[in-house]
Amino acid sequence: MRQVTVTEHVLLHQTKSPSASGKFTALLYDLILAAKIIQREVNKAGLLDILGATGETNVQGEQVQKLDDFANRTLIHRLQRTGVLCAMASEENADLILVPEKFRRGDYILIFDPLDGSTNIDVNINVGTIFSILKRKSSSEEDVTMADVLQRGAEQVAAGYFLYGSSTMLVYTSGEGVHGFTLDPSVGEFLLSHPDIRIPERGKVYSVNEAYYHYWDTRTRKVVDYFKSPENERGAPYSLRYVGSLVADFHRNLLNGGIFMYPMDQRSPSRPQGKLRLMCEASPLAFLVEQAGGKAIDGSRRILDILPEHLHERVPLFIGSPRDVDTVTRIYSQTD
Ligand code: AHM
Ligand code: MG
Repeated sequence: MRQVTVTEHVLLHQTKSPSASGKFTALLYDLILAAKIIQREVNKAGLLDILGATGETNVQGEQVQKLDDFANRTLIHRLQRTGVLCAMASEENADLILVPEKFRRGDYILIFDPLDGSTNIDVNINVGTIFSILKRKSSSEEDVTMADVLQRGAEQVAAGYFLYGSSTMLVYTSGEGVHGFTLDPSVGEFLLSHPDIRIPERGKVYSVNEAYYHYWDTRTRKVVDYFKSPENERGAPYSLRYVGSLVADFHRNLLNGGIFMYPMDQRSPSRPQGKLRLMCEASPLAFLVEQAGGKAIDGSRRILDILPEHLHERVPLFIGSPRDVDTVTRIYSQTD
């Protein structure tokens, strides 16, 4: 059987897109290298002194896990040397990370969540790295500014994730469909395993942390009641699946159909917009899901249309099969 590597696949797609350049391939190469290093540590996490927390708190007010910190440092170290980035932004860093002057700088900006699903690290459950690639708008003669970074998700050049699961996968889009690659550890290459992924029109699964039911508003409760009802349009209750790693929950629903929800809740006045971050979690997954025929909204707005006001902005997220997301839109628009 002929096996297509990720580099081969990207090069093939680039010949179709005249605006594409070898820079994107270089960036992807270094991202893949960083992800291979991260997956190596994730795979032997139980054997090393790398489980548990570092004792520090990140910009989100959350405990930094050692593997989270390792993944973050690996990505920054590798990607600042790639020659095509001018800046990076990480879920773990409060400010923009400018590529130091000693390295060659380019026009691209990388935004990432280094290890999504941190609470699952210590218990050997799937985690992942989510990334989003933007192109700066200002001239490369000037220093990159926050205005260059705060772009709508619709302007992403590419986005994807690495899933460190029973096998390690890369799923990405550069606006020409969604393609999945599985790491063959014997040759160290990601090989095309899921070409042109399409999400089913409607799923059988809803994914939400239902323990927050009493913190939700009426609209969200109605949405979840709908998916549980035997009298919904499907004619049967959906199954509930919730790993607690967004990448893993998203990946399952992308392949099998379904909807993932992280609505706003009234737990904490400091985060009325739910938990997930617009730029490093919601937007890249929204780009992927739309490219696969799905939808992503915050309850009323398309995620990709939201202009971020700051780097670590949070947003409610409803993402998945188009008919399931349409149900949320309908219930939200009819309910006060
Ligand atoms: P993280 O990026 O710090 O790991 O936080 C995001 C994670 C998501 O992967 C997951 O969907 C969510 O937090 C789970 O949160 P909760 O425990 O509130 O359901
Ligand atoms: Mg995350």
